[in-house]
Amino acid sequence: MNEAAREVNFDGLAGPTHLFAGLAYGNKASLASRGEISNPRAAARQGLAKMAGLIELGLVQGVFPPQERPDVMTLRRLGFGGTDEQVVAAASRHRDLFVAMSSAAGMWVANAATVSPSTDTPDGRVHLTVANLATHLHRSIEAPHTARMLSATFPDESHFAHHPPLPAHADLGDEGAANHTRLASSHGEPGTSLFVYGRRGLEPSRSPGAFPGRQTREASEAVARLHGLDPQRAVFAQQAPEAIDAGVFHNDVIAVGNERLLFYHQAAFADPAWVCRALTEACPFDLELMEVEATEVSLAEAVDSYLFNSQLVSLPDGSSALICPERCRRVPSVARYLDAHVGQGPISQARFFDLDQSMRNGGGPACLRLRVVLNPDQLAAVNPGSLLTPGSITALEEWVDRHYRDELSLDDLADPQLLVEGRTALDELSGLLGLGSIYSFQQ
Ligand code: SUG
Repeated sequence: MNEAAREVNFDGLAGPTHLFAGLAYGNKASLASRGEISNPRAAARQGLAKMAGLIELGLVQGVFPPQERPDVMTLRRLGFGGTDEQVVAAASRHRDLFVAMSSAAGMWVANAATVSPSTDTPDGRVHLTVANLATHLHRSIEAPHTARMLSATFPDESHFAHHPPLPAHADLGDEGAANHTRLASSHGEPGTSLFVYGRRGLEPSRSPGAFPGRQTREASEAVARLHGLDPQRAVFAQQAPEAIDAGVFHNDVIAVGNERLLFYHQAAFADPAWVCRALTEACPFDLELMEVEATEVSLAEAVDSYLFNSQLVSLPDGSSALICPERCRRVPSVARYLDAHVGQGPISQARFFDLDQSMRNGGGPACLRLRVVLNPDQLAAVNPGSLLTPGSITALEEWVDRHYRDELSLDDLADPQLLVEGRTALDELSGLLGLGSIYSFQQ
């Protein structure tokens, strides 16, 4: 029992080359935005405004720095040589490959890793497994930076156990916390893990027809083993293939949980009745299952609004809040649902944030953050600069305004000045956050 443990949300910050590249097959928003002009400054500012909003609600808020893009190190592994500027110039002539190596996707850190708090692990440490993101090329290149970033943020190995990514093959596709929901009577109590997979890697299973099931059961099981989770308190559930085909590329697009509550759509799971039974058995506390029926909000409206990609958080007074994307107010059925239910049941209030730049790539509030439950000793062991205050958010806003462009097209990526601008910005940021030399260009 550890009453004082708290959940800390670490948000990924959009990078100076935030862009709309249409890279994520199966993610409808990403495909629809391909080639549009992006606004990196607005992307970072919108993310920071959400972080500030959560601090105002009394939560502890952390931040992860962006990945460097274009990814010069990976381009070198692909045979481009010379100076960094020459690498970029030569690679930019291979447009599709270059765009993939320039992806903005590292900001969605719900896909950075799976995390288990120390109440759930046998050695009393927080365990983190870096996601291999093996299904999509543009995301598979994130893992090396993610590993360095997590080690710099959680440096003390007596508190934090870092696991490298699983072998990078689609049959072991692992998309991190986006497919893992931890339920517990309170954050500081031992939890039950709900791992949701899109398909089995090695055995035939009912699979989506149109779009890839990114997370495999084998990957989820491996993460549970690595973290030493109690098998009685781990449930492995298949996502409904129809949901994946409707654009639910991660389970966090259709379900979100917090402490005793699981909030999910009727169409989320392949066998919803089994999931409810298995979870009820695996949760030795009063689990609350809040199912939204398709007659209230259709599957298409759930995907369009990103209702379930809201963050569900516990406030210091013990009540809970849903941190929603603005779009929830514009989809009539969702706005009606929220009006009818928020304040009437387990969700006490809803807050809305404009995250348009992230949403246009298929990333809502929940995609942007990695949840880490920490007891006071572990919190004290976090790199201090990674934990935000209103003052450090202002400093980050000023940093964004100094360094980020407000327009970026795919053609701009080849601009050699962009590489210099990005590196100057990220070098300054790693200093601001006190993270040391985490970028390859700083080595
Ligand atoms: O993997 N989008 C990301 C969005 C990730 C959202 N994360 C969670 N649901 N947890 C993805 O599909 C689009 C990039 C582009 O098209 O430029 C992208 O990769």
